[in-house]
Amino acid sequence: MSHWLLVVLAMGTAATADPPPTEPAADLTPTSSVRLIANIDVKDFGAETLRIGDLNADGEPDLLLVQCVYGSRQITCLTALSLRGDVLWQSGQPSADNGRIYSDLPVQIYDWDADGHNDVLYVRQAKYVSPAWDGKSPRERADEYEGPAVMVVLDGETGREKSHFDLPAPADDSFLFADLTGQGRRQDLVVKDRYWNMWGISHEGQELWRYTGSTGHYPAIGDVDDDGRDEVFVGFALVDDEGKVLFQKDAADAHQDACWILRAPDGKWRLLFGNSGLHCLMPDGTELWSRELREAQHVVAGRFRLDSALQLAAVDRRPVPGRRNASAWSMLYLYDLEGREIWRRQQEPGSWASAIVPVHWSGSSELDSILVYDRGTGRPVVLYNGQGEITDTLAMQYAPYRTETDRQAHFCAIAADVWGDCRDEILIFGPRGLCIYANTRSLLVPTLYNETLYPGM
Ligand SMILES: [Ca+2]
Ligand SMILES: [Ca+2]
Ligand SMILES: [Ca+2]
Ligand SMILES: [Ca+2]
Repeated sequence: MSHWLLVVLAMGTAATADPPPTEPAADLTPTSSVRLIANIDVKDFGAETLRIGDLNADGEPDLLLVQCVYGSRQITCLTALSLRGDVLWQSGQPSADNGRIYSDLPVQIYDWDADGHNDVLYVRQAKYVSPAWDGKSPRERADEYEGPAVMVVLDGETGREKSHFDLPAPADDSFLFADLTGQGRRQDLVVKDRYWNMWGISHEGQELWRYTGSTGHYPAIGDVDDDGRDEVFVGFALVDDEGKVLFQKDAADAHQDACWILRAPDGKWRLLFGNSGLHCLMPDGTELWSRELREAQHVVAGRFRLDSALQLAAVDRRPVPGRRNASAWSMLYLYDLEGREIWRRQQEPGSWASAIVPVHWSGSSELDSILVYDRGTGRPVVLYNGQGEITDTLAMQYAPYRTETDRQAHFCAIAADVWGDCRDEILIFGPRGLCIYANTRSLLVPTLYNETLYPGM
């Protein structure tokens, strides 16, 4: 059973009436400015990988939890849930041991066949023939594969397989939808292995191109030359829709940990990436500026302040050399678009692996917030405003039966407007729990000051 505690905002699209709560709603609100709106018992299907999209076409976003074998990244179970935690379908075998992951996973929700209903796409790995694997440590590539990797397309409503097609065998790390063929819709694919190869794949499943070089973690795409087709940015290189390398820098043994493409209000594209430092490039590869950080693991853009059009938040995971332990901390930075530091905030001991996400916490036309998670074992997620102040603290929640060990499990967080009120909710999720918080502050809507009452007669 799900633990549906409170709904604070009317859901205009709800198609079915929910049963009334069987127990009094507990007040788990950590502060008056946020409200816990869902605390879902993930039983044995919890995971650090979550995708969001309307799977059953009732207009309300749904959740997809993805489990895998930790070392091999093989996807073992997909669980589709409503926002209340009702299981819509499950594909594969759930296991409480398969909720952890150190990487991204190749799974997305998208209307692949453009029939108006979302599908679920995931990659089934090729067989890794050699070298031998110990069954535990991260297995990132093979010397020899047997057969191809396979993109599987599932019906979003039922989880039943609709179609599948082959991919290059190593392409099982993650994938993006991109418009590589000028169809006006991002219905082609960019697929990649962990760090070494990337392929452009047409909607029909044909290999359009292959790029070999330092791909880093997750590319960013954008039509930076305005020809109606997406370019793919991997930090050290920019690749166009036909696989042509527009620029490439010597990565040595490095790779990007974070990529971001933006077009600022001045009309200029900026390509940002973090490896050891933080770099801002133009589409021709010219470096506009860089900042020396030891490990710029995340960079995100947003409008966090009023005094400039956009700012950049970044995390340095190793401001103190060499340390990655319970006493190591990270540093959160805010920069302007020219790379000038606006502020920095040292995080707490144990927070070295901190990650950040931009959040439309106050509404799409208001200032953004910076969500920080991975702040150390058991520590809550926090939201920073553009002044560098913590405005909200959101603790992970669990079903009552969860043990103290369960409550020490790692979790992640993302932001999405799952209630459609133009403000993002915060979803916190891991192998042992999944909860959703909403902002309870008044939505800043200008007053309708010349109202009148005229019923008519
Ligand atoms: Ca739905
Ligand atoms: Ca579809
Ligand atoms: Ca283009
Ligand atoms: Ca919302």
